[in-house]
Amino acid sequence: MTFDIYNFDEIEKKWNGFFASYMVSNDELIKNKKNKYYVLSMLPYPSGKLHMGHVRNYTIGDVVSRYKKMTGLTVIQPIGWDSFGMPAENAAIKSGGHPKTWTENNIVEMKIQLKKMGYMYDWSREISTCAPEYYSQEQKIFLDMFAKGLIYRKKSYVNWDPVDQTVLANEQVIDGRGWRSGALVQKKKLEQWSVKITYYAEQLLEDLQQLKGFWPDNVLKMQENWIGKSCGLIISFKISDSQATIANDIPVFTTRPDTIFGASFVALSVDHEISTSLAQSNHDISAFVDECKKTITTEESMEKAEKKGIHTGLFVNHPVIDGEKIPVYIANFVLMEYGTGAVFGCPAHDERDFEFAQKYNLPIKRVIDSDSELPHVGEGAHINSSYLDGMKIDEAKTFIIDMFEKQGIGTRKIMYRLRDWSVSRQRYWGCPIPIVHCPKCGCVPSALPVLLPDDAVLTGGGNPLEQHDKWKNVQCPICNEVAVRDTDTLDTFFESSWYFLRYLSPRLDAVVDRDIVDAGMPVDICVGGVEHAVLHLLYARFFMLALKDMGYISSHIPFQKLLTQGMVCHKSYKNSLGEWVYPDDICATKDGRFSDQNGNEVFEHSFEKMSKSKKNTISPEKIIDSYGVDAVRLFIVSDTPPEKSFDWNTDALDGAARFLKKVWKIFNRIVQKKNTQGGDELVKTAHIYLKKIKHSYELVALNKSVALSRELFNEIEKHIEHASSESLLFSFEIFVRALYPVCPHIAHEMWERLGHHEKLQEALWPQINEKLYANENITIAVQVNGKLRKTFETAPNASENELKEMALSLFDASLAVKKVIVVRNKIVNIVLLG
Ligand code: ANZ
Ligand code: ZN
Repeated sequence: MTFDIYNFDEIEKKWNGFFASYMVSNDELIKNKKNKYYVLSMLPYPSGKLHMGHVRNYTIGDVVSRYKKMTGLTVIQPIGWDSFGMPAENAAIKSGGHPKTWTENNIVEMKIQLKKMGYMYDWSREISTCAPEYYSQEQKIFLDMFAKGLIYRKKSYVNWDPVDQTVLANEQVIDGRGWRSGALVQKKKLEQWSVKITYYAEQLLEDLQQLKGFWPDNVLKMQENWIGKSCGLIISFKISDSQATIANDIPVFTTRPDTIFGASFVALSVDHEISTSLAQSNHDISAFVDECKKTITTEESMEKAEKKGIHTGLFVNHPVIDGEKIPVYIANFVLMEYGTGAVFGCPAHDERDFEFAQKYNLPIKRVIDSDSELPHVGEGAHINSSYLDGMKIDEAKTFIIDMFEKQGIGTRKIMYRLRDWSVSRQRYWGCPIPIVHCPKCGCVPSALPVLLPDDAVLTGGGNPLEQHDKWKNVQCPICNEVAVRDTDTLDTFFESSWYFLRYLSPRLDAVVDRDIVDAGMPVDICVGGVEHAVLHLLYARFFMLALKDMGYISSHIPFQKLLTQGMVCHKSYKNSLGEWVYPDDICATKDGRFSDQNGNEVFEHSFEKMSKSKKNTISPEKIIDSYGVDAVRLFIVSDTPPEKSFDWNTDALDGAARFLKKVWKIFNRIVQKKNTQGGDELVKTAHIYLKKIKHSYELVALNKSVALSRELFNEIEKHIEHASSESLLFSFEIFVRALYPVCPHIAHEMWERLGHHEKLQEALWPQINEKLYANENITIAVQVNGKLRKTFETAPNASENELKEMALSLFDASLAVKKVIVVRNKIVNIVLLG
């Protein structure tokens, strides 16, 4: 290897094998359990190629791991493959072959790429969720949940492709049509397995408190909204006597019982039993119900649709205004799955009810006082509400709830938005559901493992396992009669809900090993995309609760800290037809404009998240080949905090590569230097930086760690002529270690050439010599009447008078000062007159 030219290719090749051999045994883990640090980067789907999002995600995880190891912790950083799922099956349907082969080949490819990136993964813990040793343990979990009632059968809607005669995953529905057939997708109700995540709704909500400050606020907020706890009242509205043949009363759920005096209608869901029963005898009602069911299929479409209803002919008695009758409508905005499937409307104080009342000429009665126009949804005192008049909303709520409960017409009720999780998928490439359906015994747990047959036929039509007679037809494990296996497979989110536990004992012939889980869990930091803010991170929390209750583990928080990394964005281009265009397909025209290959004019579009559909991706492989892994790693953590999105910038990438070249050059000059005088200042500076860099690594402010490391490097460069070789070497070694977590290859190489026998990966973060930066500025707090108001920086050991002057200069000269109390090196307290 030549000495003075930075040959990243040779250096990176040299160290990769070493990095890939990183391993921490379970004995070590248990021995060091008080000092362990578990870094979890969300496992990739083996699509075949790393994309830039992976590179960012895994680089952040690796930098954290390497830094934490330097602080003396026993770090485990595993990786694996989320290897069941649609793309493999779709590839097999499109071009033949087997999903397994496709997946395994992709894993081989991607493993090479990950190793090339220099990640310090513990490959002895590698898992692949499509391997029987993984999914058979998952089947065990399924059966335990089933036995506990945490998994049950329920009718749910699926996307049905009438041409291919198959159920489609949401991502196979494109603009309402099947991805292969192009047929309009229908909604169909099927018996599905459902996971009772709602059983833990309250606990899942409560645990968010513990995560405050450790998980990003927006993720906590999203989870809170998703769980959606509402405290309210169920009120029974009595149907007017003459009409009581259908039902006696209509219970409604409300979170605003205080607005009861403004109630002017009751609305039922189209799926409400009263609606169904009226539809049987009334043609208009049945036409309305059918129309709504056709157009409104999701909660989202319900929110967007124009509010519509139809009067049922029924009236209910107003619960608090004697003699008043309220009409009952069937309306398209009432969900059957929430509350009681019925609401009362108070148009003056709810936007939706207001729109509805205007349309159907229903009374709009203001019951909350305010200056604003109706509908008014905010605070105010009650009016037109008899005994509630003058009360604020909360007060009035409590009053009404107590009163209704006493009178027996209302019940306090807590409601959650959270729905149970439907996990059956009518697909082949997934974990078989280990249940046998017996005509006599019902749903019977299967003997385990239930292996996925290798020889299913994948055509894109129908459900492959259902068509596999040999596999499907079995004897009932209880009565030995003819029975059939469940032919569905599990949602792949099921696999990703517990993989972080399996890493701890990946080959064990049991779900988990409790002692090892106790030692390794919780994950100390989980790094992944914000797209998992709700579902995955909620399911993982659910699994922990369930596994604890089923006796597998002792504590239930999966991820102590969560880092949701920002997107990698890149400029995108569109042509005059509105189509996305690859930058490589753009050419300059003679008149100074740009066009695509077909001559359509091309315009710059915004920066967008890199994605194939927007044709704005950059392949990591290409840039790694031309810049080297360390430069790419450095660039990717450099300018932007890990949580923030960043715009791709080739200049910055060039800058990172140039910086490493310069590092190499200065390194060579330093090792060849001979002078022995000077450089005390530099040594001191290096110590100050050491402290700051450590601090930013601790905060995972990786962009700051990099910026500070570069500043330190500049200091070293500045001193190169006039400092002793000893102090240069000393400072440079500090720099090497600061750089190491981000650029492990070049750092290792320099460290070795500096004569160290111990590998840098095993070295500890340097001790800070407090004496050396004793002259660094300190921060003085300035209090006014005992309250902290300002701070300022100054050299240590300033005199009382100096501190007093400096503190007072921060305020207006007219400040009425009675006296000033100074505690040197700490506080200046200003006491005011009067
Ligand atoms: C009367 C009322 C008056 C309401 C008012 C609001 C404002 P959250 O907070 O999300 O729980 N609601 C109840 N069940 C419903 C269903 N199945 N489909 C659609 N809407 C339903 O929302 C609770 C509020 O949503 C309830 O409070 C109810 O309308 C409506 F000035 O009752 B309210
Ligand atoms: Zn049976």
